[in-house]
Amino acid sequence: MIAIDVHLDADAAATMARDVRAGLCAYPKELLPKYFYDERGSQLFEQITELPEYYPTRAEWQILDQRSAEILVAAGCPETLVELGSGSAAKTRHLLSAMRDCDSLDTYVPVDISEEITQRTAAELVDEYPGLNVRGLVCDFEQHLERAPGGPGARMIAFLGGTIGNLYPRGRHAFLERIAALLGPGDHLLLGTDLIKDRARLEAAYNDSDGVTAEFNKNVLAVLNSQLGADFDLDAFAHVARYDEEAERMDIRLRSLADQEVRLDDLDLDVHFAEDEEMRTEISTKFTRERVESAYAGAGLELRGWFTDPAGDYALSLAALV
Ligand code: SAH
Ligand code: AVI
Repeated sequence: MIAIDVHLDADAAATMARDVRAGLCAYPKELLPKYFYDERGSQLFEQITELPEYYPTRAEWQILDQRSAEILVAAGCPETLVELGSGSAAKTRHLLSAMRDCDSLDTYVPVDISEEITQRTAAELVDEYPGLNVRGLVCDFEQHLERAPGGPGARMIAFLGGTIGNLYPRGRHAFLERIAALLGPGDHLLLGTDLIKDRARLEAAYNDSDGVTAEFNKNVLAVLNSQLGADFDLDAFAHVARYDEEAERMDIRLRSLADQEVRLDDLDLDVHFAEDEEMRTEISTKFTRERVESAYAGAGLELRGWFTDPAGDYALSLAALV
């Protein structure tokens, strides 16, 4: 059975218009990373996950491949898996299979802002897991997290891929608190976090030699062109990704290659970019175990399990209410 609710309504369009106006009128300019993910953006992210330089997906895959059964047992073999930012759910199959193997699998709840990929993934999963109920939600999880449908039995809320690293500290804290509020006794959070490592590897992961990350980054301009009647020239911007050692995060930007004006018809807005002006499009925070534990403590959660790949590049952690 598949039931997918879509909460991307007139409200979402108004929110986008407001966010983009605020971001383009701020100094320095900034766009929110959730706007990367139209259908093309989701496809480009899938390509990123296959790049030799982009290790996080492979590292998380390795952990889930080897330790999903152990993770599931530690989480009390939940019947319902809720996944935030589920995308193609490629790695999630390991968790679903482990739930099936411990005979607890009942319901999968994908929550994602990208409708196409959520519908496609749901259709694939009901084929792959006969009897699985998929009750999805297409929404901005920072706005509508509480609308995520429930399911029977104990729940595990998975937030994989390191997507929590794309939130600023204040948003991250608030989001973890809201996740904690959804957890009952016996429920667990499974969180993926990329770990701090040397600058060269971090910067290579976001500056791949095929230019896929650059295309992904510039896709946000294409989204504004199609959804807000803008006239961004994608060739007039360059992809920039640097590691900010102090903030312990990748800082991803677009640099204007010329002094230029951009028009956004739907916002009745003209925006000036100076040559070499940079606009942030995403941060990607890197963690240590201590930083994850302290984030949990601040949200009333405690660490119940810590799983890394053999190279120690990436961690999955299991948490529950204190
Ligand atoms: N979990 C997958 C995909 C990670 S990419 C993996 O580990 O490979 C980030 C995913 O989060 C995308 O599918 C994107 O559409 C979704 N996403 C990003 N911001 C979001 C938001 N604010 N609300 C809901 N989904 C969001
Ligand atoms: C989805 N998110 C965790 C990715 C990351 O690594 O921060 C998005 C990404 N941006 C550029 N490459 C990948």
